[in-house]
Amino acid sequence: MAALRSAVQKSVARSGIASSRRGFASTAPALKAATLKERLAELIPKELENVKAARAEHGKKSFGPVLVDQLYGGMRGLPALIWDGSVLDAEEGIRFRGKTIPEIQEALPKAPGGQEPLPEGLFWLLVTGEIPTAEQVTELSKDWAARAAIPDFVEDIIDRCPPTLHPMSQFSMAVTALNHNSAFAKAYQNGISKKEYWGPTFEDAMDLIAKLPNIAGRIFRNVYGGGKLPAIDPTKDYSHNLATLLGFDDKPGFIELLRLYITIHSDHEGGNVSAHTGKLVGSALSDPFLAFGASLNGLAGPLHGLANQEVLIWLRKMQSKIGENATDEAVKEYVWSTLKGGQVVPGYGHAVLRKTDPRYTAQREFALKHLPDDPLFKLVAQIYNIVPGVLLEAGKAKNPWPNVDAHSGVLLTYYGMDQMNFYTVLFGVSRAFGVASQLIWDRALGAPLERPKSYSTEAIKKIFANKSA
Ligand code: CMX
Repeated sequence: MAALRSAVQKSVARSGIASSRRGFASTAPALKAATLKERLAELIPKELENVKAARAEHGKKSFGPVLVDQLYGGMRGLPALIWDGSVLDAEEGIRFRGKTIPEIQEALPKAPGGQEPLPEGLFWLLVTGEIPTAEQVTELSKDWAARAAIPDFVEDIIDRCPPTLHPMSQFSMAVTALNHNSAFAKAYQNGISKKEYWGPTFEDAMDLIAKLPNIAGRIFRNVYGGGKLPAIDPTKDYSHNLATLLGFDDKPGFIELLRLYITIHSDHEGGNVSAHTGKLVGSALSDPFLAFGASLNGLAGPLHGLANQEVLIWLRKMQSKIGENATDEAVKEYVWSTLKGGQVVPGYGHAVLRKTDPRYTAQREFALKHLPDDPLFKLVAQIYNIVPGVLLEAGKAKNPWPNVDAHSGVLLTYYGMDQMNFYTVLFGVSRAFGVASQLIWDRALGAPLERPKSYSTEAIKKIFANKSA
């Protein structure tokens, strides 16, 4: 299977898909389009032609054999989905519409005085394949601020949750309940034509992203305290408002961190659990709130987004067991004890990546700039020098290197957010950007209902009984 994966990756690399800077057939900059929706309306007919041409030219070509092991092995490496916002290369990491993380850090508009990219710009890029102007990004900030209020009954749902209910469960419930006001669900009931699906999907996608700070802020304050939720400020960007609602806007570094955090956590191609779940559920024409609510339930798993919480819990346990400023030898022994206890080392390994996750590197660079002497950051750096060797020696993990979740909690803790159970909610806010942008395109391009074929083990045995390969 590894050979197949590598063959497919090489052929993808040769074709330039992973590193393509093209994204769309046409990426001519939007000169006049003031709003994202206007620009999208211009792009959709061209992209429909682009997809038609790709299917006409390549539709009947084989994308490599499928091994029975892939059916049993979580479909690793199986080419099975179209996802336009980003492509993940096993060695290089993620590219958003063809651009690496350092490239988007350079190219996307920043807040006045800020150095990190504004996630509004990343969303524009994911949706259109184009780098927006500062004005376009400001318009998007204002649009999201105007859409940010959540219905009273959703506030009630959150307020009625016991503080012991995990924040991700509260988050998923609240997002699912937003379906009450879905423009798509309403339009569908009113008999909207297929060709028009993307319009109300776009409105729902924008509402979804816009309302997440109010949901996240309310959950945070209900569970951990912090008083009444302040109002959204329409003159501030999305991350600034999120920081305000969480009660951390007195720390400029935290606001900058959120801008970087949301940008790098937004999208990681289509096959990961949260992205694929959103696409799958959306393929039944469930509206973006239902689809993304389902994504969140997948993100809440410890092998996926919950790993950012697990990393901090693991680090704290390590510190209480072997003390702070422990020697490399003591840390190594602790890592081995984790493995021998039949547990995974959280924040390490990946289903696709085979090198250090560039999202980890971006966060490490942020730490070097803003918190170089922080003891917990130093521990994370120390672990980086130890865990890969242990995982390699243990001999099971295909990728011994750290992923995005190995670093994020340390940065949040530095700014005072040590409520580890909340960390995955921030991942969820970010992941909405990727899932929502793909949902818009899926409806614009008429993506069909997903329905892959499954087999029983009995059927596999019969089918392959007399076949040697
Ligand atoms: N610690 C211990 N064992 C690990 C490991 C780790 N960090 N990473 C992989 N392994 C083990 C697997 O559990 C598997 O063991 P079994 O054969 O006993 O089942 C074996 O190595 C082979 O796994 P793999 O093919 O290398 O990895 P998978 O594609 O199956 O899983 C992932 C990928 C991320 C779930 C896994 O590396 C892991 O559990 N990591 C720790 C949890 C984590 O950090 N998740 C976050 C990923 C990023 C994200 O989605 O947010």
